[in-house]
Amino acid sequence: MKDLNHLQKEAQNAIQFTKTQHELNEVKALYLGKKSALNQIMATMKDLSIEDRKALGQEINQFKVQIEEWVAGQRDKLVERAIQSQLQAEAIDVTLPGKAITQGKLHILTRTQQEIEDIFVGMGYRVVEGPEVELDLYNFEMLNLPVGHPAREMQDSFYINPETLLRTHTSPVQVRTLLENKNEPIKIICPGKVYRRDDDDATHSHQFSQIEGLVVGPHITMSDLKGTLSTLSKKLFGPNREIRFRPSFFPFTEPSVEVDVSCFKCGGKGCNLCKQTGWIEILGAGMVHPNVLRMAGYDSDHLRGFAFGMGIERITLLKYGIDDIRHFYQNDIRFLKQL
Ligand code: 2U9
Repeated sequence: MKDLNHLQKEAQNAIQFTKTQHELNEVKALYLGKKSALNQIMATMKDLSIEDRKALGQEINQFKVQIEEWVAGQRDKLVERAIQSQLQAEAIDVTLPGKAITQGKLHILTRTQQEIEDIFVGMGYRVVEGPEVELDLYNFEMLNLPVGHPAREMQDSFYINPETLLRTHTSPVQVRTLLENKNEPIKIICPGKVYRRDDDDATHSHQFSQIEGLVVGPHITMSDLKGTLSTLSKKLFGPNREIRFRPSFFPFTEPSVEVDVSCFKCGGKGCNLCKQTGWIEILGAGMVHPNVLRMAGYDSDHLRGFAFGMGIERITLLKYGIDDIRHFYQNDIRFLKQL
């Protein structure tokens, strides 16, 4: 039978080489459990004298205390080792660069539209929207463009059937508003998408966006129109901008004008942007044709109106120095990021 000293050394060795809690429990059972050599030694006690039994009893107790102590010490070490290896495995490198959070923003055309809307709302206008699929009646007929009128061809459209088409301008929204407000004063702007059967190139698109405006009342004159568009161009292109009217023709306005703004790049001296003229065309406008007022049920003898229309793409191209309208629709992130 092994003596306790020998057993103790053997146990110390076995305990310190355990690698897991499970192994440690097994070693502990081997030296202190029911089938242990210690138990065999304890079984011999009954044959010993009282003194020898007492002495052996003390030795056995010391042995047990010692083994328990080493097992506890080793358990602490194993727990600590497990924690350290888990920490190492799950270590986070706080010096790694973070992932950038990308934030979207409104499309540049939407921003231009909202900027123009804000300017007009500041002058007391209401923003009115309407359908993109329109009646020929509202899109052409009631705007003084009867069937066969040559100006219809300039706005060739996508017809759904002979009476219905994709609107070629937002003017039918104004017609609808006139019809709803017979003889009442009106002050509205109508933004939205419009469609024309056209070839796409750097300055044309079969679908683009417009903002049109309409003011009707008893004493509306061309100078109201000029003051309004002057305010618009100063707010959009800078406080020193001047505007000028050039005679033009639209079937729905009489007289009609094209409106230029003094070049915001060279201040009017002449440069590549204004093609050395000092002026840049930004929109069309005029006094509402009496036929249009009459057809919508307005008393054209006592009421006057002005109207204007502009392309949101054109204004945005000019304002930001963009060279091709197609950039707006291609969703190329390198373009979008610059604005
Ligand atoms: C009603 C009466 C009159 C709207 C007008 C223009 C002049 C005009 C073009 C500018 C560039 C369209 O985007 S564009 O191609 N528009 O020049 N538009 S007056 O006149 C109206 C509208 C509705 C009832």
